[in-house]
Amino acid sequence: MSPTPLQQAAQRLASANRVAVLTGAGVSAESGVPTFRGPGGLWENHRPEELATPGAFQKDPALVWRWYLWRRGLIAQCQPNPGHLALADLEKRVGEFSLITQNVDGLHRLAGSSDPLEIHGNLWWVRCTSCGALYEERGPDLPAPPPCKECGAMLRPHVVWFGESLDPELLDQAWRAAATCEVMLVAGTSAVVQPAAGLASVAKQAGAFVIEVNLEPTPNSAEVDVSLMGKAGEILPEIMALL
Ligand code: BV8
Ligand code: ZN
Repeated sequence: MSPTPLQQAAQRLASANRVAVLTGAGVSAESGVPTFRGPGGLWENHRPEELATPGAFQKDPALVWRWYLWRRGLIAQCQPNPGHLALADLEKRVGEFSLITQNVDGLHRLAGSSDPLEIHGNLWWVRCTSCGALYEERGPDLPAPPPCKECGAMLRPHVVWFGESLDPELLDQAWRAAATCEVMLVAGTSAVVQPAAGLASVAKQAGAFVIEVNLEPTPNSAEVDVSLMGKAGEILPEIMALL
């Protein structure tokens, strides 16, 4: 009897020495973090694409900071879910492992992933718009916008906004991981944001076996080798149980 798609995915991961994982907001959904484009993704009638831009910040830094303070307050209550934990477990089982995440919530690190490539940044880190100071700031009661602790100028969240370039070093690491892996696992992303979504094609074109885990089909679904529809918090542990 031929293996089920889930068994195929597990077999490929079990025999791979080099694995790259790409995650999106869907992996954090079961922790209670709202996704960008799903239900509940809106905030005070604004769309994330309208707020997560340099223009929005330029125009109304206090509004953009209120959005981030709201998200920080919500995410501070969230715990990693079984999907995050399964990926931290997978890392221990693979020779060369890279976790590339679009998520800025920090939950992969909290789950035990040792070095997630946070290609869209991390909302627990802040950057000074004047002196360039960059530091972790978990303070719960920050003013909107908060002042730099070094020079007092306005801080911004250390995240990549739409229209901003990704950190070239991180993007190069992510690109190399996608181009050299034997298996790529893409989980919880609508695959509409570039250049992150394109990493699945980079892996496919380099000959990797690509597995997708998502609630719904995405622009990547036609190209991947196995598409597992369902919750990451359920499917990822099921794969790990078969390894
Ligand atoms: C850039 C940080 C160069 C901020 C974010 C082609 C090439 C280059 C750029 C572009 C291009 N085409 C268009 C662009 C511009 C733009 C872009 O991609 N726009 C899109 C909207 C068309 N890209 C950029 O601007 C990037 N910059 O390339 O620099 C440049 C410079 C100038 C001009 C042009 C190019 C920067 C993009 C980074 C933006 N920052 N976040 C913040 O978070 O506040 S992106 C944001 O979207 C988050 O990081 C998020 O992770 C990311 C992607 O969304 P997803 O993670 O996929 O989340 P989403 O809600 O969409 O989907 C969730 C999925 O999970 C769904 O499919 C759902 O079904 C599924 N799901 C839900 N629950 C579960 C689940 N699956 C499994 N289990 C569940 N339980
Ligand atoms: Zn400063």
